[in-house]
Amino acid sequence: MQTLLLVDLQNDFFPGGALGVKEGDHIIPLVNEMMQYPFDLIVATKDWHPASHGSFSTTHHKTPGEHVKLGGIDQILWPPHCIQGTWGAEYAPGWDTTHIDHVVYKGTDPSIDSYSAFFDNRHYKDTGLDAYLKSKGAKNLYIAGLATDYCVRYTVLDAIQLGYTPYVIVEACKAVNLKPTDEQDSLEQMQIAGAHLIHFHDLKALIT
Ligand code: VGL
Ligand code: ZN
Repeated sequence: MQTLLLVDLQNDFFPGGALGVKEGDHIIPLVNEMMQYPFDLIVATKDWHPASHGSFSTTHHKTPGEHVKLGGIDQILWPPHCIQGTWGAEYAPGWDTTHIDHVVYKGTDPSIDSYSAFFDNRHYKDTGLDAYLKSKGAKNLYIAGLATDYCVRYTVLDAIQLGYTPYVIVEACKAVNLKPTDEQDSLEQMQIAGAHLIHFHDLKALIT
């Protein structure tokens, strides 16, 4: 049972988007190729915020990068991004989404952010992804997408806690890198927690 989990491949996270990740577009050909591999299940996430989400700098009349307390925990403020129903929240052009089995929406509660595809940042509410994956018998999760240091990282860490075995396809993830070391630190943290870091060119052999 092999599951591909694709994180936040949305216009706003690509170059030119509201929260554009450098070289984010480079991963699209890799993702299109891996979607041709014989995965049993393909799940995609969408960051899906209401217009005045608490993670947006504009909601607090502040500048992106400043911090506030949101739901009692630290929140870094982002430019408004992935607003429900807007172009920025749409899947990136050039990505063949026809084989996606299930979409997970996260960050919908204006009072708390949700980097992980499983839980909000306080771990109060879950998105339903765990129940969905367990109902399908998923165990190995092959993970790619944006951004390595936020949504990929926290999705992977929660996946380990929930008993999955995550494989992070390193070339198919790109980081925001507010600090230049964030990508490397995130990959190390995921690996120490129990994730497997794999290379794109080794993926096909693992799942065929
Ligand atoms: C993300 C920051 C804010 C992500 C989402 O997808 O990594 N990062 N919202
Ligand atoms: Zn977001």
